[in-house]
Amino acid sequence: TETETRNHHDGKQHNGDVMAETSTVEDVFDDTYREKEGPKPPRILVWRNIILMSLLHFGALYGVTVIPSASALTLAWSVVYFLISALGVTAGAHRLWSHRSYKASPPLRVFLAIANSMAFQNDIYEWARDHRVHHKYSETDADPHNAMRGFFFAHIGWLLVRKHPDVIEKGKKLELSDLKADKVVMFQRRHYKLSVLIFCFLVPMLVPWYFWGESLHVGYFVPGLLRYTMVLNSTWLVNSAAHMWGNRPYDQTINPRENPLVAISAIGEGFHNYHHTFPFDYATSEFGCKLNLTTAFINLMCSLGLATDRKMRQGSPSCPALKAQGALLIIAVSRWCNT
Ligand code: ST9
Ligand code: ZN
Ligand code: ZN
Repeated sequence: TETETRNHHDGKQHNGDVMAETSTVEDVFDDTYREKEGPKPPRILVWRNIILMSLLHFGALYGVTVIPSASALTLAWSVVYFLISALGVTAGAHRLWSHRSYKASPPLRVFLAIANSMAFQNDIYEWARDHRVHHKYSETDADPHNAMRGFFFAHIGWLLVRKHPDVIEKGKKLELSDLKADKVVMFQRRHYKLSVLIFCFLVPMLVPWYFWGESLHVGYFVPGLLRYTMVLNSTWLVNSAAHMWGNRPYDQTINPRENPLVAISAIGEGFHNYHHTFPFDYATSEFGCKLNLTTAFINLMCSLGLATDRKMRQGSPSCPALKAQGALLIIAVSRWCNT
């Protein structure tokens, strides 16, 4: 089969990493697709989403005004919670489940699924399905957040209207058996609402209240709503800003661009011209760990034996210092636990 031929070209390295040339999942641009002729289908607003998203953003703005009354521990907790939820999207839904750019052991997959529920961006299955159609039909009617429809649509507008029928039509034809076979993905999907209630809203609010006496009010608005809204907007900037502003060193003919500012806020996901050209690369970047906390995290997981088979292009920079850094981190943590 095609996959076998592709794997044949991939050279497996002694350390379990894979020098890849192509993808093994359906995330490769399909240039045979043509948008349907004639008038576009009407735009149907989904008022429930418009109202909820407005409330969320007002809540987050109010959360900004609450920051001065939050304790230092609560602020640190908010940052940590931001980073873990972000990893649930970048290392989890994106690099592992949408692109299969490395392999993760069951404990790591459980951690990433929980982190993914903290980020409340639809369940992993739905996220990965939408993301594969995004790569395969990028900047067309079949792209869920088609950036040709402007910044607002690519950023948030696509979540406020019914999908273009071609997104659903093409999405239904995608090969998703790897996701259906993943018990962690299917478990998260079955219990998605409850997991979001717990991990996106209750845990961030209750931990500061229970452990260091923070008020529930601050817990709800700062690590809760404000942190959630910041993860959402950092993610959406990849679809909007990184499809509009930046250089295109790898493929001039596509819209996605290299945007270092987005890379910072999206913990490594802003090198989007590279990523759409080489979607199988686990670093989603040509620069290894630079501005890329997610790559550093996956490398750390590899050095702990929890991840393997990172796919990368021949000659892409590795992070040789990382094994040493991982070991130092473990020593530091164990010392700290002993004091
Ligand atoms: C959110 C997602 O925010 C963000 C994703 C961003 C992606 C970013 C990618 C960038 C790269 C990675 C960078 C990461 C950086 C992270 C940085 C972190 C710091 N194929 O959906 P429905 C079927 S979510 C096949 O209702 P409507 C579907 O199964 C935020 N089938 O469509 C169903 O069939 P059936 C929170 C598909 O009615 C039927 O179609 N969540 C596909 O048009 C209807 O599905 C929200 O706000 C497909 N692709 O409604 C909720 N799609 O009935 C958002 C659909 O048989 N969602 N189907 O089961 C909704 O409310 C709705 O989906 C809608 C569209 C209103 C938007
Ligand atoms: Zn991608
Ligand atoms: Zn994109």
